Amino acid sequence: MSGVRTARAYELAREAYSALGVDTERVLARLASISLSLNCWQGDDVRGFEGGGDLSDGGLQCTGSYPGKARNAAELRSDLEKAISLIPGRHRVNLHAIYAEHEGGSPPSREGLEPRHFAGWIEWAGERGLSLDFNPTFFAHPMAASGFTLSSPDEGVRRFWVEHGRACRRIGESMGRGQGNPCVVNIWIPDGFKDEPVDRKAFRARLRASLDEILADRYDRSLLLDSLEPKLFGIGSESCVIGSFEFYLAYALETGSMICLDTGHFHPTERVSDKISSVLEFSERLLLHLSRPVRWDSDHVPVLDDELSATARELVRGGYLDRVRLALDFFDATINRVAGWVIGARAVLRALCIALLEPVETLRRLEEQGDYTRRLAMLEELKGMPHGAVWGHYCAGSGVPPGLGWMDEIAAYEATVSSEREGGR
Ligand code: RNT
Ligand code: ZN
Repeated sequence: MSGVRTARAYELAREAYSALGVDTERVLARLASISLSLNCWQGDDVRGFEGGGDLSDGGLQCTGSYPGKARNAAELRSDLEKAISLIPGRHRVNLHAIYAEHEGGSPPSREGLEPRHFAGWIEWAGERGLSLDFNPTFFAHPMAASGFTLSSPDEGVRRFWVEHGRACRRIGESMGRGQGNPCVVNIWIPDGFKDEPVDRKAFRARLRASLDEILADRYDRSLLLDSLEPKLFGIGSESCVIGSFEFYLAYALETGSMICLDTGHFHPTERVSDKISSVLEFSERLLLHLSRPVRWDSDHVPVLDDELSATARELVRGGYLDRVRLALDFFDATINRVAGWVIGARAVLRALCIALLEPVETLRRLEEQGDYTRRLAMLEELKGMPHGAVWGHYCAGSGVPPGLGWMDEIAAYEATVSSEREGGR
């Protein structure tokens, strides 16, 4: 759409929303204050820079062989910059420990990681006004080959991973200090059983002890926010996951940490959108991993589907936006990886834009009055409101293409940059 038409469409939309009592200018200001944490691992299929390690050790699977994936930190950062330039707003970058940089030779040992191994990332982020989040990597490593890390019965293995967790929190704290806002450090471990275990209790007790050791180092919450991510099952942990939802919810509440709800980590008919208001009744904060499960935890790129829309509405209706950290979590190598970030991030932001445009007070009043008929009728009519014009205006005002024009930039980047990479086209 041309600039003039985008502006005219917005004027009409502004009037239409105003008639419902919704101030679109306020909506756009609120939308601009929301940051997503972009998952660096979409850029290289969760490979990292260690040059080894089998992803399937952790029950994760990245399928596809789209050409041109980033092979090193410079390429990954360049790809992230391209994606960020096509996403409206100010966002964050989420790193994993396997993205530590090293000059040739062997990679730094995971339990010996230090902030200096991320100096390149920290400098890059600082120059661009980006903040960082961080994740210890408890997979793709010989010490995780047994399928167990923090709950391992092998004391040597368990200790190794405890030290890795501690090292990663030191790194997270240092990132938080440098950027002046808390770095979220999220712990996800693959530990679990393919078949029914006999002694679940022992494994969970060891996980608890390991987490206690990792969290014993005290850091200011203004610098570091701890988060724990449960899962229903993974490949190879179909019968029992040690770090289950109940385990981490209880542990997070006991220790004042956050729980991370990954939208792919529940039964297919369970809805994370329905869990938000329950968790936040008892927890100060929540981390969301926005993904799209297709039949299972398949890590597809989020799209504007019913569940993403419902999640965005819950965040807005409950007034939770300041208490929830939003992170993307997917890895799809069947499509252009940079476009994957843009599609996923734009879908989440568009869902939030639509949710912010809702006349929540009117709907709430109808519900309080027991007028469920008018509530349903209004919710349906709202779907036809011109939110696309508001979104387009927001994109244009943020200096990013409002419509599919952003794909032309991806195509140009692919032709001039990523196709030059080995295996490119
Ligand atoms: C795995 C978890 C976890 C990972 C990333 C790479 O099932 O979702 O968040 O996807 O840490
Ligand atoms: Zn996740």
